[in-house]
Amino acid sequence: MKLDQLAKRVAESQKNGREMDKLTISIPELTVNQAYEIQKLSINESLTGDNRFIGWKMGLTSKAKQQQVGVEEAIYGRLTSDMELTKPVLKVGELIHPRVEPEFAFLFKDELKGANITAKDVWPAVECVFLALEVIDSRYKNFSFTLTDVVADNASSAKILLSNQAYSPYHTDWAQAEVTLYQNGEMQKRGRGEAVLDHPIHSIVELVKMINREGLSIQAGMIVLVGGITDAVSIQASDEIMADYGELGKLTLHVI
Ligand code: 0L1
Ligand code: MG
Repeated sequence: MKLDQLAKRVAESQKNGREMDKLTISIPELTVNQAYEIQKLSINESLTGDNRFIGWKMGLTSKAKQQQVGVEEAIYGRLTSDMELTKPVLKVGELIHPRVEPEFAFLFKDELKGANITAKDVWPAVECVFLALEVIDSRYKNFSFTLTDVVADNASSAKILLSNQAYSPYHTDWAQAEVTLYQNGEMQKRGRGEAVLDHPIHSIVELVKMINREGLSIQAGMIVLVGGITDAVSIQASDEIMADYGELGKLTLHVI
């Protein structure tokens, strides 16, 4: 099995917004470690022109999502600058079957690494926190996959929108912060930060431990999407998605 060829297949599908069969259909023996290697190679394929590696995302951080996929651990993916929306507008034609979920994104001013870090090591390394909408888009048919497949497909990463306003990490209790997600004015989902591994800070700790196995770290200047606060909702052209974070503000995405 040639991991670089599989990575090329995944990278093509991500670039062209074309759906593909699950890798595990033809290679059922594919391991999660091999899937992370495919993830790394396929993202490296995409780093052409101005596209840069800008950080990490955590996925499957809520019990509900883990049960949906039948796993007991979170996964991580890689974020690149092409994924960041510079305006609150999403062109849905470039994607296959997109969904959106509200999150928080942490921006780091210091490197974080190691197998033994705890929450007390994370806070001083955080520069600020953004409100975020993550657009996920599995490249697999019917948004259906195994853990191994979704890891290889970069944890379904597609696009991210960050709030204009940044907050001090000490501004609020991020576990208690509430978000309500509206689609075309209709309330769809509501949740609190504690849906993310009981506290978003735990998501960062888990990420650092997981990437440490690959000898990697969160570097100064990187952002981390901590995980969905609610389930994701399917979106289509002409939708208006609004995430209301109460006193923290609102984040709106126009889908065209
Ligand atoms: O961001 C996420 O939690 C997505 C992880 C992958 C599973 C999915 O696509 O729903
Ligand atoms: Mg997410």
